[in-house]
Amino acid sequence: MTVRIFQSPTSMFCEKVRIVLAQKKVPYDIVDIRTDERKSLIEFSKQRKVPVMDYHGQCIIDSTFISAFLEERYPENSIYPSDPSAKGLCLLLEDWGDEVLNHAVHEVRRAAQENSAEIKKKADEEIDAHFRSLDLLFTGKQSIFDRMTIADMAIFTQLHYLYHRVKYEVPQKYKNLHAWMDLMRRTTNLNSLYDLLD
Ligand SMILES: N[C@@H](CCC(=O)N[C@@H](CS)C(=O)NCC(=O)O)C(=O)O
Repeated sequence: MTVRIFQSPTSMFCEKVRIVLAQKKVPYDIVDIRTDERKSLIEFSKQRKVPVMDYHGQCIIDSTFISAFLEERYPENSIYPSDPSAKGLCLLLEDWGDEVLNHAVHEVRRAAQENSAEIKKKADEEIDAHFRSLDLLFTGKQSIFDRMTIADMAIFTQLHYLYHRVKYEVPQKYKNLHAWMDLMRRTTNLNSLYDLLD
């Protein structure tokens, strides 16, 4: 029995899990939820959200839990820093990417669909504050910790979604953030993976 990932190619959380799987070189099959309108997903996991991993019959829901599970089974090419305190911070940043940055990204997407200058301005201000913090964070850095971790992956997949799905570019003035995004794209070879799955 193989590992299966129930997923949607456009979901940032699924993208995050695909990066972890690639980093750990775990072979897997994809179950694309679009093909049966989530029927097999709901049957297997008893809920609607992706990603879900079928690990030899074991059901794991949520990109954070899937990533932690994979780390335990495949400790090589670790997705966390080795120092315990840095690992704590890394987990907090993973959650920040998944929750706080994700919220700002959705607001930008929603604003792009509405015809209101006020909603757009609010969304722009919210995301811009995060760009500013991230640009500072990546000053002189190629990754948040001493190597690419799940914190980089969680933050990157949100911004990658913003770029691809909402056609929203990080402003050029955030040079450190741009340099890090470029490096992440090259490291994950994401464009080709994305094209393959889309
Ligand atoms: N915290 C979850 C978030 C998962 C999530 O929100 N998935 C979205 C796709 S991006 C979904 O399946 N939404 C469908 C729904 O809510 O019915 C994770 O990290 O996996």
